Amino acid sequence: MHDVYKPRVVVLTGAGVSAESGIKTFRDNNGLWENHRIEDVATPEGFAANPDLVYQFYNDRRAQLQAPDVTPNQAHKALAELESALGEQFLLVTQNVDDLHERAGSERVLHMHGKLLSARCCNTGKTTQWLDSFDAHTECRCCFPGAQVRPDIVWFGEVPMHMDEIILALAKADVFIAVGTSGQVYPAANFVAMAADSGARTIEINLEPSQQNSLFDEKIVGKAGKVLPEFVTHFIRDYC
Ligand code: BV8
Repeated sequence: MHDVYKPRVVVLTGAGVSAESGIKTFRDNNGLWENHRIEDVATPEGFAANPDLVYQFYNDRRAQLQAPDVTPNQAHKALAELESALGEQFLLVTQNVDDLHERAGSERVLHMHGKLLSARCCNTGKTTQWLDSFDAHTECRCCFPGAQVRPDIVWFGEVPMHMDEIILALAKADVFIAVGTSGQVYPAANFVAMAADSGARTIEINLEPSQQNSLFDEKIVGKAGKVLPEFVTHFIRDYC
């Protein structure tokens, strides 16, 4: 078998990829933000003003994520299959803070907005896996005496994680695929323009046109759990 040149693929996922697993998106009519104003639960100012509310907001979501009926859906599994076909040519950047990509088998995953199932020491910045609830009185496991811990989440106004690695991958990408994101939150919303500037072919897979829809070369409308498996099967057949 001659050595097939496999394309470099960067995938960006948003809340829509976890919707069919029962995780609320941010902007559907009963989304998380509906119950709380962004500034109250997803900003450093909100955390400073009312830490108990913010700890509880993330404790509730952390518990929901570990409920037995919340499992990876066909979209998560299709992306894990695409990774196994492309190997090191593949990178998955997610805005989501759930662990459903990993539970579906994805390994090359960057959580640019943090992770729900870990806590961050307010003193050292070290993060550790944390499956239970925690609050203002919980002590970190890296300092003595223990310091306060906070959700390992990038709030609005904070710098997203892994940006250097993401920018480098976008500059080298042959294909950029956005799945289940409204394209309303920056800098993730800029990734399609950055990928296009480096000559990548850009594809949007979404339930409805996103705010960045006009920037994509190709648009596939539908539920990710339904359209992504078919897309991945054809992509692997044609390019791997
Ligand atoms: C930063 C953690 C500087 C929290 C999150 C004015 C103009 C422009 C920008 C700004 C501005 N004022 C402030 C900013 C910057 C700000 C921003 O973008 N604000 C927005 C509101 C305008 N951004 C920041 O502050 C970021 N930091 O900019 O720092 C910097 C920049 C670059 C380099 C260095 C420094 C930090 C933002 C991170 C905020 N934290 N998450 C938490 O999760 O609790 S963002 C939050 O929104 C989630 O991570 C979520 O993923 C993300 C984006 O939402 P989506 O994932 O797109 O979800 P959404 O519900 O919106 O859409 C779902 C889509 O799926 C829909 O289109 C729907 O149709 C579709 N869908 C639904 N079901 C399905 C489906 N598709 C397919 N199948 C389905 N079944």
